[in-house]
Amino acid sequence: MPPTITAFERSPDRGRGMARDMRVRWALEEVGQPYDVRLVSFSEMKESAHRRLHPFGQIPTYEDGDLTLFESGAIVLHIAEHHAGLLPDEVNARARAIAWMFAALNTVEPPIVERSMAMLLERDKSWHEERLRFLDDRVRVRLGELSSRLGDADWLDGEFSAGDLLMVTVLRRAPASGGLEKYSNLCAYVARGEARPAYKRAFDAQLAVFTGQPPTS
Ligand code: GTB
Repeated sequence: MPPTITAFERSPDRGRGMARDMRVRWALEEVGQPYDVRLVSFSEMKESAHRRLHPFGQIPTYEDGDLTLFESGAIVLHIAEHHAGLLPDEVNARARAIAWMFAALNTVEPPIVERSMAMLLERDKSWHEERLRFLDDRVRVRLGELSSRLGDADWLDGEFSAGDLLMVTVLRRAPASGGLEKYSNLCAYVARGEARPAYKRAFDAQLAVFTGQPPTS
């Protein structure tokens, strides 16, 4: 039986691949592991059957035999540890790739998500503009630091790894205008990730959920 992941029955991003099942789909595609998808509605996510899989009532989850996982980063790490292709074999290089996975989720993603939540939920507040300037600044600082480290390399540390996979998915949610667009190497980095055949297969599969049409690739 292939593993089963969960994803939005109807993603608010209308198939733009912003929800966190995208990174799990991409990891599975990179390693060539077929998978099933169970689509869940917002109300189903909060029911006890789903909460047994995910304590916070969210997607994605991952079920494989006796193992149930939640947290997209933990799922991607599990996939990377059990298949070749997403983590280097050499011990120190492997540890560095895992450090980039944590950096993507713990250091780069929080300001980006905080800014998008502010745009979604706080636009009507009197202090919105001021807070947005503050959040934009935090995003800019992080992107600037990441851009300096990446330089003109293709990937963050040698070969493409699970660290790059997570970082690209995180950067796709960065604000374009005034954010990511200022850093041409980060834009090219994201484009390199999106050009990978495994990314395209994952993207098409999640888009097909929204359009109701089968994936083209
Ligand atoms: N830390 C967890 C992980 O990495 O797995 C976070 C999981 C999470 O935030 N899941 C979201 C969810 O289930 C979907 S991805 N939300 C429903 C809920 O909490 O009730 C977040 C997301 C949602 C929508 C967009 N979008 O429309 O652009 C982007 C990202």
